[in-house]
Parts: sequence; structure tokens; C-alpha cells
Amino acid sequence: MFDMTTLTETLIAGDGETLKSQVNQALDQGVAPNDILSSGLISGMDIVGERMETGEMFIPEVLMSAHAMGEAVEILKPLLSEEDTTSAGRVLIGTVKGDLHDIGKNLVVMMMQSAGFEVTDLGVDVDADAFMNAIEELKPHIVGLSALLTTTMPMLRDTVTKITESGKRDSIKIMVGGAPVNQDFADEIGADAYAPDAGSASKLAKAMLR
Ligand code: B1M
Repeated sequence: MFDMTTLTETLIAGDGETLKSQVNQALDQGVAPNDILSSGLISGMDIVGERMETGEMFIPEVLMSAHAMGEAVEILKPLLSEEDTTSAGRVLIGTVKGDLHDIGKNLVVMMMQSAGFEVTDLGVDVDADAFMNAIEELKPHIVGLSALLTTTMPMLRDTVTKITESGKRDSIKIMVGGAPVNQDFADEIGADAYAPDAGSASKLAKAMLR
């Protein structure tokens, strides 16, 4: 049986090349892509986060782990696709202003694309005006906002408020997510949906447009 801790340890060490070959080994041994992602990789990033907090790991090391994670996710991407790939709607997504975290948001993008959504990703550090301009241009059915820092959670509120004040809420559903976000906060700021992870984000997106 494949030992998932090898993936976790290699991710924490930030060794992208070794991680890629270990991911391939795990796949060869029949481990499900979703298990590799959740038990091997995401749990590794959680440990990276804890070590970052305690000062055991520094930003350059965290970045190496983040980069290794991105490379591993690239291998898993085509394998994590959902079955139904008919066009499901337009999604506009981004990480809010002041926030540079994009690994989770990229996973949400990947799951939504594989569920058949046309996704426009505005990237990171996206202010409310940039979301508004893109809404004008692309007329999305769903706007997805990601925030990973408690300090950028207010930007979720500002962006939701701006979209609401523009009078476009009749045609747009707003979904929020990110580690510090929860259902209560989503309700408080007037978002239509909160998803705790990428899989539920794409399922909820489909349910919202039904
Ligand atoms: Co940052 N960072 N970071 N960091 N970082 C956290 C978030 C932190 C919890 C670490 C810690 O201290 N324990 C902490 C935040 C504390 C807080 O706010 N309370 C923190 C901090 C403090 C910082 C800096 C301020 C550090 C500093 O400079 N002193 C700084 C801020 C920079 C900025 O953004 N302005 C910073 C910088 C960085 C790096 C650049 C080094 C790097 C980011 C690289 C990158 O993203 N390209 C980084 C990383 C990697 C992390 C941790 C370790 C990992 C984040 C991650 O990728 N997780 C993180 C600790 C942690 O989360 N355990 C931490 C894996 C990812 C799959 O999960 O992003 O939660 P997640 O996404 C999930 C769900 O949340 C959900 O689905 C995803 C997939 O299942 N989801 C959505 C996410 N978005 C969604 C949107 C949706 C729906 C679901 O709908 C639209």
C-alpha cells in the first residue's frame, strides 16, 4: 500500500521533482487522485501552514512547497474531472484585494472547469472595481471570491456590497470561500453561497444555476 506520508514529507521539503514522481508512483499503484490531493497534498500544506505560524518555516520555503503543490496538481488535474462536461454557465473568479494566495482558488477553477463551467480567472489581489469591470464585460452567472487571510475578509464584504449596489444581483450569484471563511460570515455579508472546498464549490455552483 502506498504510504501517503511520503507525499506529505516531500511537499513540506518543497522538492517538486521528487513529488511529481511520487504522485505518479501513487497513481501507478492505484491510489485515487482525490485521495492523493486530500490525504497527501492538502494535509501537507496544512502542516506547512502550522510551521509557518510557529516560525519553523520561512516564506521562501513555504513558496517552494506551494510551487511543488502546483506541479503535483497539474498531474492530477485531468484525472479529477467530473463526468458531466456539458456547458454549465459562466463563472468569474478571483482572490480578493490584498491577498496573494491562489492554490485553493486554482483548485476551485479546475473543478469548475471540469464540471463544464466557462471560468474566467482574474488571478490574485483583485479589487472590487476590477470585479465590476469584468462583470460588465463577461456577464457571468456566478462570481466566486476567495480569501485566505483574516485581514482580507473585509474585501469579500466590500466586493459583495459593490456588486449588490450595482443592481446586478438578480442575474448573478456570489460564492465565497477560503480557509478563514464560513457559512455564518457568508450569510452576514450577503453572499449566496459558501463552499468549504473545491469539490463542493463546483457542486454548489451547479445547484445554484439549476
Ligand atoms: Co500564507 N497564510 N501568508 N502564504 N499561507 C496562511 C493562509 C496562514 C493560515 C498560515 C499560518 O500562519 N498558519 C496565514 C493566515 C493567518 C490569518 O489570516 N489568520 C498566512 C499568512 C499570515 C501569510 C502572510 C501574511 C505571511 C507573511 O508575509 N508574514 C503572507 C500574506 C501574503 C498576501 O496574501 N498578501 C502569506 C504568504 C504566503 C505565500 C505567498 C508564501 C504562500 C501562497 C502561495 C500561493 O498561494 N501561490 C502562502 C501559503 C502557501 C499559505 C498556506 C501555508 C497554505 C495555503 C494553501 O495553499 N492551502 C496557509 C496555511 C493553510 O491554509 N494551512 C497560509 C491549500 C489550499 C488547497 O487550501 O487555500 O484553503 P485553501 O483552499 C481550499 C478551501 O479554502 C476552498 O477550496 C480550496 C480547495 O479545497 N476555497 C474556496 C478556497 N477559495 C475558495 C473559493 C470558493 C470556494 C472554496 O468560492 C469562490
